[in-house]
Amino acid sequence: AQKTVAILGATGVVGTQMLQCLEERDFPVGKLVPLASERSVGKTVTFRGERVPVQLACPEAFEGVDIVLGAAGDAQAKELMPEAVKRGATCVDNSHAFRLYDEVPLVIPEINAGDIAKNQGIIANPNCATIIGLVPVWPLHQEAHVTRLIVSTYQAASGAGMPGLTELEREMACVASGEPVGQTKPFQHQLAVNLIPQIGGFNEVGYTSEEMKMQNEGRKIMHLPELRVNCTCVRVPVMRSHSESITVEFEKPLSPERARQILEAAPGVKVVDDPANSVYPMPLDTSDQDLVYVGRIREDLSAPDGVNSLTFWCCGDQIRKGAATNAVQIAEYLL
Ligand code: 11C
Repeated sequence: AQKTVAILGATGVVGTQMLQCLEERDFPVGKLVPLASERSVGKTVTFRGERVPVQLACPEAFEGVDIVLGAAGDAQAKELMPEAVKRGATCVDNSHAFRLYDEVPLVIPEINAGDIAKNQGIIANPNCATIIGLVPVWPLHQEAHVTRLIVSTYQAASGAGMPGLTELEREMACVASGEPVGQTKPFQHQLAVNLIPQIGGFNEVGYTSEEMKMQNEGRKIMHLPELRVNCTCVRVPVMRSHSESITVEFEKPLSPERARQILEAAPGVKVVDDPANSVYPMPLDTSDQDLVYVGRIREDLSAPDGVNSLTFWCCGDQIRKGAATNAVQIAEYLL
């Protein structure tokens, strides 16, 4: 049956990608309701070749809506998602607002699609870096049981939305022409020809909110409340696609060869691993497609005796699989 689908935050980077994913995946959208804040009202979005006017995101806008895809910030999601649920909609929310609520499933379909059925109106989409990292970790966990993750992320500017994307473009133009970069918002520092080891705010023990998401969301998604995670998140001057270096400790032995075999058969993953020919995942190659590319699969030479540990590198488009595609995949289960 055809569904009335609202997109909250329809004009942003993730909202725009959600429209494209709905179209590409032939989602049965009978009516599209693009919603955004006041300053976007009057704009249009393009869906299946037609221009659809953007409406104001307010509680009444959800009357008659079956499915909401949320691509707005925490505050707007907190205010409006319960209003949508009250009016009978089921929401797939990409914000951080509800992710750790007990009654809200937090879902990467390749891992825990079974949790979707437990929803009480809201299903949360995990953080992009969590999705890109866990898609390849999960099939390895099935075989050898993960106990610990050590992760460093290399996150694209567009993880900070349209403002991040346009700021990096602007800074690169300044650097190329030798002009001073000036203000750097939404980043704390100049990103062009630089790296920024801060995404989000710091907690009392020196980890950022983005780093803690890998632990807290990872534990919930994988149903591993004891999982140990040490994560460092870094913003890099890349337009699109997050990359991650991941060391995984397992309960059971797992060879790099067997890990490669498992990953070759895993859903959502493409193994790109021929280092002798300089073939490995890179963000330019993974952008604007839905798979997480995995390569550099190798033994962890530093593992103490008796610890089973592997290291790999992965890249994935954080706007697609890290946000929009994952949300639309969840919505497909609601059909
Ligand atoms: C970034 N991952 O790259 C962040 C953006 O919890 O959904 C998404 C934050 C979130 O800046």
